[in-house]
Amino acid sequence: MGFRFYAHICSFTSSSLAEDGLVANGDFETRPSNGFPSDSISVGPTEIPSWRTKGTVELVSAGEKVSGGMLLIVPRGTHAVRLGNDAEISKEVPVEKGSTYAITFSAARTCAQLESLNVSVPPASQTVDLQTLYNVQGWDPYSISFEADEDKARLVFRNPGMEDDPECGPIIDDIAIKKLVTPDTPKDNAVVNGDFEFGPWMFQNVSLGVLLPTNLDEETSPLPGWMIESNRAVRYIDSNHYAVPEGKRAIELVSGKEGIISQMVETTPNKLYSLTFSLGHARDKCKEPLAVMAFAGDQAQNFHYTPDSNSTFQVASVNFTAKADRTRIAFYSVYYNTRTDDMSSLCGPVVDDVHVWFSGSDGTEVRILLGLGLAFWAYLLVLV
Ligand SMILES: [Ca+2]
Repeated sequence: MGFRFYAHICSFTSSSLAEDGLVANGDFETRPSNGFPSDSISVGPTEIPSWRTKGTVELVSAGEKVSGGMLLIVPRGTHAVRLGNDAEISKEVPVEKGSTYAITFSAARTCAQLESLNVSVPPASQTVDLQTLYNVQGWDPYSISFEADEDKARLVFRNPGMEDDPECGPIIDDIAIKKLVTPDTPKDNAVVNGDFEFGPWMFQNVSLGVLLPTNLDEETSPLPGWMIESNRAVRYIDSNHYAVPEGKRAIELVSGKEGIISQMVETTPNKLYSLTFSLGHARDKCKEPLAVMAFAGDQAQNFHYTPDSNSTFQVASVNFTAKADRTRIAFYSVYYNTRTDDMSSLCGPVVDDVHVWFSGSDGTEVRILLGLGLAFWAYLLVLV
């Protein structure tokens, strides 16, 4: 009896927190009480169930066209929202104070203008640039993260733009949340989350991966342990839709030299280390050659992926001597690659399974050997 009561309390507590996955009406498919605007029976302002709106926020439907004749893109399902100039949608989500969360959302731009989307969980705020079209479908899932200061967070999506054409403005859809866990660093690897298995929410049936835009804060990253220290995004991919070297997740470097992932790993000065990683092809029709530039401390080396019918990846390594108690490791794609089928969707080499550990001998041993060698020659000289 007591146990059942306890279990009941537990389930009550957990259900009051945001669960991983779609937030309430995060896909905008819940029917407003006065119907969807496309039903043409609705009157009055658009109501969006479970969301608060400010400014011109429209519920749009798949197949709808704007006055210029351009077809509106609805990322998934039948409905999405479009944010007009300075318009926003927001909602409160129950969270755990002190924990880090990743927000995944899909966004599409409507006009070929500079469009961006500001996503904030006050006081944290990030503007995601929608200028670059990463794939030919015209929309992409993105992820940003925040640390919860309180036990509830207000999620705000705002169009910071002031376009002349009121029909321009980003379309958003599929908003999900996930509480992030930073994995422990394994004993034989100084890299945190080196296998990329810990990251933002991904929808099982979405084949576009999740774009991770610039993030310079290693403490609050949608990809625990890693920073995206470039203007352009990298793509977080899953084994359901891509070839992944190890486990279920990996990173595809889709932005050439403008998409850099990095991590500061703990090292012991003067010790000799080896950085090893898997370099692969995502099997997404990406046009070769594929190559990465790998950085470890003061070493930089580029590696070309060699196509192999038996495997989608190969292992590469860089040796380096640590100069400090933290060493930067980083990767970017040497080329700007696109898919062979549409010639415009961005793609690139896959990186996974990143390890940094002591290599066979270290600087101290080398110096001892050198010292012994000198002593030997000195001894010979004395003898002569
Ligand atoms: Ca992996």
